Amino acid sequence: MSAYNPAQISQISHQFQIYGDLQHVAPCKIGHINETYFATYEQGGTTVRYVHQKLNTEVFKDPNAVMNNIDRASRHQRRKLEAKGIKDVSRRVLTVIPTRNGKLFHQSTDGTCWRTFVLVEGVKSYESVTSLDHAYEAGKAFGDFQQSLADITGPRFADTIPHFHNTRRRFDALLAAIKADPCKRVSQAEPEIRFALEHEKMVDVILKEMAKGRIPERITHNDTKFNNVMLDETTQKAMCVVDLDTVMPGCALYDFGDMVRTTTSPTLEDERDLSKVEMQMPLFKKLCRGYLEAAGPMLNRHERALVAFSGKLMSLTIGLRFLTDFINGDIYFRVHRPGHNLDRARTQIRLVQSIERHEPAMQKYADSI
Ligand code: GN1
Ligand code: MG
Repeated sequence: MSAYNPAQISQISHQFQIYGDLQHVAPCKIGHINETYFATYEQGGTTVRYVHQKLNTEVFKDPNAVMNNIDRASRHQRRKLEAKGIKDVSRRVLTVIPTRNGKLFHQSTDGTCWRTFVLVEGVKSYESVTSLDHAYEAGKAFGDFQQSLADITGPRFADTIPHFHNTRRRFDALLAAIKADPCKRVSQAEPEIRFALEHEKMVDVILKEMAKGRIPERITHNDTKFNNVMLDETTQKAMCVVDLDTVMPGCALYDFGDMVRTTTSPTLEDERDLSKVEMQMPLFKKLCRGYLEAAGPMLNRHERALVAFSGKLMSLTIGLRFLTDFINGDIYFRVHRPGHNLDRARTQIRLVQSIERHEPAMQKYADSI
């Protein structure tokens, strides 16, 4: 994360439709890509809080497309919640605060792009699940999210990162990194590279189903990590999902698979004690139930048949990305220690191995719902 600059945040805050006085700013350490700040304002005698975020434009090259997708998706959800008479809508959906000249983001003179959201109060996110209910809530939250966008009309959403979950391309990017070996790190990752190469046959399975038209494109979240679910501090029920930068056309199974990756082992993404990393059936069952209760009715039989496989595929896909970034010299994911991306890749590989052992039981359970 680049150095936190309070004067810069103060200057940025004046660009948005916020009419309070900035009191305090705290950097948020969650997330590998963007920079996030929680800002407290005194506004009309009340304390209010907002999220200011610097968008990583190396990763999101078209901030307009990102913000239009986010705004469109969240407005659609807001309209539906309002129609249902829900009273706390701004805790259940993201609210974009426009700039003072009505734009969805502010481009600074130094070229950086900033956006602002209402900070949802009384919610908490977790880096790993701590209860069975957490897994259920995650499945339900992202299932509801997908379901709520299924009836959106109008033009196709923009691809904010083209080919984002295309595992074939991720695999080929790894091969290119191995070949170039720009930081002479390949020799440190031989077992992980061998594992990836041995699993090549997995990478085209969903792509082929989509190419044949058996699995449809849907509007999906594409970053369904457990820490993107905001849970009410008191009830521990999911209130909303955040991090909508990659909301775009995708595959429902990629979302579910990434939930399996991040909620079925109660460990951190970079856990170094691999003996702790294990896909746990009770967590999977809760996750699967939560997800299928919400999104199950819209899925077709081809999607449903690959529910367990998707967990294995997404763990592999993200593992390939961490491994590639390690070899390339940590240029994409923010790292906090040497070898961090390699540690992350190892936990993903461990999860793939664990899911391989449980896959028939996982699918059998999904088929029973
Ligand atoms: C990145 O920054 P964060 O944590 O929201 C990444 C996801 C990965 C995730 C792995 C745009 O998300 O795809 O699954 O790290 N986001 C992007 O933790 O690449
Ligand atoms: Mg993200």
